[in-house]
Amino acid sequence: MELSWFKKGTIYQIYPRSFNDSNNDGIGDLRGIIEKLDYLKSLHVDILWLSPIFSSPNDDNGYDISDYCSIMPEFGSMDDFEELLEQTHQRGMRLVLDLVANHCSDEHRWFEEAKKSKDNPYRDYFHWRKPGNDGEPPNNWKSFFGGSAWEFDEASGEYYLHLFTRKQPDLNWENPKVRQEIYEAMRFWLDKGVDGFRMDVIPLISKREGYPDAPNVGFRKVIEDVYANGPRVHEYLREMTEKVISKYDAFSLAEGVGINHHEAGLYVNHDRKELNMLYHFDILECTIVNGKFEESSVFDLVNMKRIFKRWRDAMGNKGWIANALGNHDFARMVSRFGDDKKYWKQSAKMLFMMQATQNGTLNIYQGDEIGMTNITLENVEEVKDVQSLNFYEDNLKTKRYSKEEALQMINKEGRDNARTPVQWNDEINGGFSIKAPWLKTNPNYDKINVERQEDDEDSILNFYRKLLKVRKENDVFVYGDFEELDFGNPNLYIYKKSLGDDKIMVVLNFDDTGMVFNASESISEILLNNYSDFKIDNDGKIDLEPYQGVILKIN
Ligand code: TEU
Ligand code: CA
Repeated sequence: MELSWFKKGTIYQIYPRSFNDSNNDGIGDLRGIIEKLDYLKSLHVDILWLSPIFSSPNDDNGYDISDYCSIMPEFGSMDDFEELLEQTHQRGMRLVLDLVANHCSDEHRWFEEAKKSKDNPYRDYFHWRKPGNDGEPPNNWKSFFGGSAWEFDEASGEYYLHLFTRKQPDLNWENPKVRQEIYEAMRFWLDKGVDGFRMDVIPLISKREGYPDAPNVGFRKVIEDVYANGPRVHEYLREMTEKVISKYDAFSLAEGVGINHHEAGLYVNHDRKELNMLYHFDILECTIVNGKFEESSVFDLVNMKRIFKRWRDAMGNKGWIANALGNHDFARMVSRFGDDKKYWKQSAKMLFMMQATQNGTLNIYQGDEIGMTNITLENVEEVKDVQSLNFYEDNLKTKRYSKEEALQMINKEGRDNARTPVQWNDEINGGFSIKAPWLKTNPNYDKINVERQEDDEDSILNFYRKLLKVRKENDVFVYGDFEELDFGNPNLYIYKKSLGDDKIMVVLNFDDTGMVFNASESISEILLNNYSDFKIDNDGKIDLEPYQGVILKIN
């Protein structure tokens, strides 16, 4: 197994809008990130991934790009960016940008041109179709954010495709000019010295020929079978890697939407020369049945173990993945998988122990290192995310749920949960900004904040640091062979990992009561423990506290 920097490195995702506001206009910015680089370095993370920082009308907070080679003015200038890049490198960290290449903004020059006439040279940069019967959309495809994926253009009498909002028209990758434009933009940033890209919804770039109707099988399956993994996706990715990525010491992380463990190898197996790694949605969506809000299931630990296992088995030594328990698209990990009340501190640490000992690159999201939690938005005016707002508006029409119910669902799963400003201290707006931020700060910032945790030996923050340091010194965390114990246990997650002579055992209690486990291994050292005590008797019987986790060195 090849030990490259991006396999061992820890990725820290920054959502710039919510990270730190340097000029007090209520919006996070690049200088705000520069101010916090020493903090980031102190966490022992290696790779900073910035969610989009390019010019954008912000219909979807930067995931709708109107100019791939300029900086969003709210975030700062190109000089600010260059300083950020240089200062990141000076500290021995890498910087990765978010490449949103499946679609752009309807305010991008390409789309403005394309709309002008059917024979405009940019027309073919997008997907245009004649109306179906009775002027209906050309097929039954649904947008990820509700409603039809087609928008009618009065002027030309045709529809264009948008798998996300109507302000995010899908680019037509069949057109070689589109591919060249994207590669040019990538080179622009790579030439400046950026270290690679996280690739937004990259499995969607190749559309199925003839745009066939989707079968009635549930949205997740439709994504897999109809939107993602199209006939030419691998050809495009090999071309992109060959022509661009491989010319630099750069890496690629795919957002693996619609990629299941059977399909994954085609994208990330080393011999495919496509992408370095992907993060899949099986863990992130393990309590979400078919898209956000409506059909959720309760958290099931055995199911989670099964998911981790099937991906491990699928990858083997052939491919590579990254592991995330949360990002800017999901509710907060401690609120979803742990207990954000009584056992907040313990469960946040325990979840991180699990995440950091899975095979693959560790991918953490801003604020999780201090255990930031979901927010309760009091009324719909406080909701900012387009996905949640579309769901709410749609529900006003269908009246499937009352307004209160709809808001409750948004509060449970909505993306704003992850996008509230980072809580730096207990001053106004959590120290993020003096001005009211674009999305309100979680009122619990007086208790949950970086400053308070800096001074506390026992804090989640200092536990993250300790763990990341230990992980760096022990390759077995990253590359070890896995052996599960008591797989069917619904409360305990127990496994051993070994790499050469190094062996660890991980014991995690997902329950809010005490649990017992009998260990037959001989323990040589307690590497990490989220409680001060470790209770084991002479027969190897371990008494675990609620949400206790231990990582042991064994012989
Ligand atoms: O997300 C793609 C994606 O599949 C999301 O729509 C995801 O399913 C949803 O947020 C979960 O509820 C990427 C970006 O990460 C997301 O922020 C963008 O909105 C989207 O692409 C469009 O660019
Ligand atoms: Ca600002």
